[in-house]
Parts: sequence; C-alpha cells; structure tokens
Amino acid sequence: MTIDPRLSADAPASPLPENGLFLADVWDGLGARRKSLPAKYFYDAAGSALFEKITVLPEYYPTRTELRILDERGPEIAARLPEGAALVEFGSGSTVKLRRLLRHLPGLSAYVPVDVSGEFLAEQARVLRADFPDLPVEPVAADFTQPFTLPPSLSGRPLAGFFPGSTIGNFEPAEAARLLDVFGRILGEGATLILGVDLVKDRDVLEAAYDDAAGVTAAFNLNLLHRINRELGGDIDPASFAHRALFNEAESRIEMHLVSRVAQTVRVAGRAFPFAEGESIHTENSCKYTIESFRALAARAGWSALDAWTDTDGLFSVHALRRAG
Ligand code: SAH
Ligand code: AVI
Repeated sequence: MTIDPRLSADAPASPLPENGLFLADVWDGLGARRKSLPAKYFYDAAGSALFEKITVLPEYYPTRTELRILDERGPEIAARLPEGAALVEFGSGSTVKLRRLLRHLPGLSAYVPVDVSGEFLAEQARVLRADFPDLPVEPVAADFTQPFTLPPSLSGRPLAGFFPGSTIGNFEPAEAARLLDVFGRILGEGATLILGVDLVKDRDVLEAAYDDAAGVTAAFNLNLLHRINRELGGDIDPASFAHRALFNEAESRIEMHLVSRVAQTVRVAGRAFPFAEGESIHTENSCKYTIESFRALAARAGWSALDAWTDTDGLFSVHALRRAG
C-alpha cells in the first residue's frame, strides 16, 4: 500500500475514496510497465466478507495466533494503556480483537474504529454498540493513509492506538515507517500503540496461508477485478486471471499477484490495457519481520519498544510501543 504524501495528522478530514480516485488509481496501476493495484481496494463489502472467511481458514495462522496472544497476555497489554483512554483502531475490520481486549479494559472511555470499508464498519459499530451499550463507539470511515480527523468528542482524553492483524505488513517498510509516524502524530507524545506483526517463517507455511486449498484467498484477490467491473464498468473476465502467492525472501514479503492466463486486452472506463500471457498485476505485499527488525523500523518512526509478546511457536508477535517525546 502507498501513503498520500500530503498526509498529516492535523490536515482536514477527507472523504472516502470516490470512484474518481479509484478509477485514477486503477488507470495508473494497469497503465504502468509493471502492473499493480493498491491493496486497500480489496475491501469493499464483498472483500471484507471474504477477508473474514480467510481469518478462519486452517492455513491462515495469523488471526487465531494473535487472538491467542491477546487472550493470554490481555492483562499485561491492558496495563500499558492509560486509565480513561480512548482507543483508536486503525483498519478495525470485524473488531473481533478489540472484543477480546475489552474484558481487560473496564476504564476505556471510547472506541474509535477507523476503516476504509464503510458499510462493513457501520454494521460492526452497530453490533458493538448493542453488545456494549456503556462504551461510546465513534466509527470513522476513512482511508488512514489520507488526511482524516478524529471525532471532536475525544478532545482532552488520552489516546491509545490499536493496529492488529499485521496490516502494517501490507505497507513496504519505508511506507510503514511513515504511517507509524503519522499515527504517532495523531495519537500524540507519550501515547501507546499496540500492534500485531507477522513473523518470518518457512516458505511453505507462508505460501499456504496465502494460497489456501479452499480457494478463499484466490476469491479475495479476484474480487478486486469484480470490483473494477462493478464500480468502474470494466469488462475484465476474472476467470482469465489466476491467483498467485509467493514468498519473496529477499524482500521478506509474501506477494500476491493476478496472472493473465492468456494474451488479452481489458477495458476500464474506455481505456484499454493490453496483457501478455503470464503478465501479472501485483495486488498485495505482506511483509514479515523479526521482533528486532520490526523494532528497528518502529524506532525510525519515533516509537520505542515497551514489550513484545509471541506465541510459543514464534509465528506472530504483538508489540507495545511508546511514542517518544
Ligand atoms: N484489524 C482486523 C482487520 C484486518 S484486515 C484484524 O486484525 O482482523 C485489514 C483491515 O484494514 C480491513 O478491514 C480493511 O478494510 C482495512 N484497511 C485496509 N487498508 C486501509 C486503509 N488504507 N485505510 C483504512 N482502512 C484500511
Ligand atoms: C490484512 N492483511 C494483514 C492480510 C495479510 O495477511 O496480509 C490481508 C490478506 N491477504 C491475503 N490474505 C490475507
């Protein structure tokens, strides 16, 4: 994923990407010499629902492993947050991880889920309010890589951040550091950020997690093409593209691609994009770290390490970071 260079914590709020921006990004991405599409566009209502299916696949270890860490280390994690904090979750999705932490956070004063998948976010906020009527839930439908503002009702409260799921891995390291710096400016000096980071491991385990036997990850990847057809009037035949996931060891990242099965030309809103047989669209990176390599990245972005918790197999990590003064 890439970050808007104009991004700043105190810039004015921006709306969710309109179709104009989506179209511009698709034209840019498909028009490039090496074709790519921004991973944030995976998440329309259909994409968010597919992601939820991914999280319970046997091959997809990150979600269940992070949930176990949150369950086992909940009291220690909660102890890192200030009393009366408002918790801002970046890329909140189903909010399942917040629910696990909530039992350890009786003093939380508000919860602010921020997500680009607007319909899904609204539904999650509705259900959360019904389940936790005493917790003020203030959803923000926004692309967190673009300028956005937090609800004014939070002013004066200590803020803490929550960024689980290893969504940070979907940004290349330089972009990830920039994003962490922006989160630091949003949350303020001395703030705590709790975030999940997937760890480097055997290629076979990684590649299976992103190319499951049931084909759910393939459907998630291909949904991007369906979305282009639905929202931008594209004429792409998704069946003419194959899902591919591979571990790029030199870059320490899983890459997802959509590979054209044939030589073809697709059209999106009147513009034609030729594909050679075997040519790919790079749709996602999912960077994998060690505890040390992630701490070094966080330090470059102005965050110091407080704690890091892992599972006994060393598959996944949860970090507590403090924003330096
Ligand atoms: N935090 C959840 C969901 C992870 S999936 C979990 O740990 O299970 C990634 C989430 O981030 C999705 O809900 C997606 O809609 C959201 N997301 C991805 N890119 C985003 C962006 N640029 N701005 C806001 N939300 C984004
Ligand atoms: C949201 N993000 C951390 C997921 C990941 O593992 O990189 C998205 C995903 N892509 C394919 N499967 C899951």
